[in-house]
Amino acid sequence: MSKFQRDYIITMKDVIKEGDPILRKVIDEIPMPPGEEEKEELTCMMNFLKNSQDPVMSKRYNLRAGVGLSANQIGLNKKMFAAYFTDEKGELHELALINPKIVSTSTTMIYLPQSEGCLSVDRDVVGYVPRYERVKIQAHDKGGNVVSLRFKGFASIVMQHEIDHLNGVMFYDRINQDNPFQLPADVEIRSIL
Ligand code: UDB
Ligand code: ZN
Repeated sequence: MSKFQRDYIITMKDVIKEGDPILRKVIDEIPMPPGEEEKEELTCMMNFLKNSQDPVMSKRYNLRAGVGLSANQIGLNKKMFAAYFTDEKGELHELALINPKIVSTSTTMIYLPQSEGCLSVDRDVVGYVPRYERVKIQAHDKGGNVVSLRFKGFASIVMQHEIDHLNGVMFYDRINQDNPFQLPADVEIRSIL
C-alpha cells in the first residue's frame, strides 16, 4: 500500500528528482481493471496538479504550477499519469490515463519556444524539444475502459512528455546535444507560439 490515499496532499517533497533510477526505468503496466489503490493514487496526483495551479493552495504548500505528473515521479512503478491544463484554444483537459501508448503520430513536429522544464528537474535546461504535432493515444480510464484520444499542439506535447517519463525518457534527452537550439533536419517543425 502506498501513502497516496484519497486525502493525502502531494507536495514537492514527494516528487522524485532527476538522478533517481525510477525516472530511468521502463515502468510496469497495471493489470486491468485498476484497483482502488491505483484510483486513489490518481486522485492524489490530480489534486496535486489542481492545488499547484490554485494561488492559495500553491502558496500554502509551495508547489510549482504543474500541468502533468506521471506515477513514477512520485516513486510508483505504475504506468499511469494525470494531466490538468488549458490548451491554446482555452479548452480544459483533465485526464487520468492508465497504460497509455502512442498508436500513431503526425509526420509534422512542434516545440515549445521557452523549452520544457520538468517537475523532477530543479535547474534550467535550455533548448528545443521536438515533439509530434499530433498524437493518437490508446489507454484505459479509471473504470478500466479502453479510451482512444487524439491530441494536437500543447496537449500533444504534454502527452508525449508524460508517456516519455513512463519509458524512462527525460525531456532533455530529446534536445540536440551539440546545439540545443538546432532543430531536426528534413522534418517540418514549427514553434507552437
Ligand atoms: C510542468 N509546467 O508542469 F506553455 F499555461 C511545467 C513546469 C515543470 C514548468 C511546472 C508548464 O509547462 N506549464 C505551462 C506551460 C505552458 C503554458 C502554461 C503552463 N511540466 C510537467 C511535468 O514535468 N510533468 O512530468 C512540464 C511540462 C513541459 C511540457 C509538458 C509538460
Ligand atoms: Zn516531467
